[in-house]
Amino acid sequence: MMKTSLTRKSFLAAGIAALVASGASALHAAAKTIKVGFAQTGAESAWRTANSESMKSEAAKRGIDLKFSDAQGKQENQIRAVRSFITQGVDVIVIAPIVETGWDPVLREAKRAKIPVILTDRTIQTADESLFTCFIGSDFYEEGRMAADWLAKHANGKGNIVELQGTPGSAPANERRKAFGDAIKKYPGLKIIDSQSGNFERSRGKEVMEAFLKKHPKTINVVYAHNDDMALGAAQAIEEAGLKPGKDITIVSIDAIGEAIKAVAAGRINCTVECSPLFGPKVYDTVARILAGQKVEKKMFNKDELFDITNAAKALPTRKY
Ligand code: GZL
Repeated sequence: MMKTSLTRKSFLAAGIAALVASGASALHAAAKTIKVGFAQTGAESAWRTANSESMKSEAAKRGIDLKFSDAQGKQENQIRAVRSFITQGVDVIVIAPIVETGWDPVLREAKRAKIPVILTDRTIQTADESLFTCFIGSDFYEEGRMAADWLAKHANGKGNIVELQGTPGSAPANERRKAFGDAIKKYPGLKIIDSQSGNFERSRGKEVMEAFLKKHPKTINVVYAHNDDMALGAAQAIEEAGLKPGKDITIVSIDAIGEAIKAVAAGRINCTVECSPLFGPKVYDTVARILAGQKVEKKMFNKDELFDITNAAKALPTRKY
C-alpha cells in the first residue's frame, strides 16, 4: 500500500514540477491569441485611412489576430463580413457602421453566438442597446455645434452658407447637419442656401462645389463641409472659379487631418474641428477588458479640439494623422 501511494505522490509531484518548470510556455500556450473581426466602412477619406492604419498597427503591436474587412462603402458587405466573423468564431467583433439603420438582425446573430460587439467611429439606431457592448468614437453633434459656434463668432452672424454633407444616412452626416442647423438658428443672418452630399469624398466635394458656384453666382459666403476631404475639394473648385478660398469664401470643416491643418495655417481653410481616428489602442484596451469579464462604459467619446489661424501652425509638428 505504502509503495503504491508513494508512487502516486511522486508521480503527481513530478507532474506539478514539470508544469512549473514549463512556466511561461505552459501559461503562454494557455493565453491563446485574441481574434478580432473588424468591419471597416471602406477607404473614402484620409480620415478613414488613418483610422484603418491605427486599428491594423495596434493589433500587430499587441499580437492580436485582426480579421480586417473593407466594405467599399456598402452596408451589405459589412453585414456579410460580420456573419463571416461569427462563423470564424472570433472573440470580439468591431464595426464602424456605414449607416445608422438596418443593424438589428445581424447583431442579434452575434448576440446568439455570444460574441461581444464594439461599435467604433459611427453609432447606429436601435431600440435594443443590448445588441452592442459599447461605442467608441467622437461626439458628432458637438463637432457640428463647435463648427457653427466658430462661424457665428467670425462671420459677424451673417452669411449665405452652402453645406457639403457626408455619406447619406451615416451618423456623422446626420448629426453634424442637425447640430449646425440647430446652432445657427440663433443667428437669423446665417442662412443655409443649399446642401448636398459629397459622400465624404474629395472629388465629389469638388464637383458639388462647382455646381453650387454655378447655381449661386457671387452669393456664397461660407462653405460648411462635414469633412476635410470635401472641404479641400471645395477649396480647389473655388480657386478654379478665380476666387480665394478662406478669403472670398469662408470654409469651415471637420476632421482636422494634417493636410487641412496645413491649409488652415495657410489661410485656405478657416477652421477644422478635430475628430480623432486614432482609437486603435482604446479599442483593444476595451477588447481586453471585455474578455476579462469587466464591465465597460456604454459610450466612450474621444476629446476633440478646434483649429483655426490662431493655433494651426503651432499644432502641425505634433499631429499624428
Ligand atoms: C467620423 C467618420 C467620418 C469622417 C470622414 O468619425 O465616420 O467618415 O469625418 C470619414 O472623413 O469618411
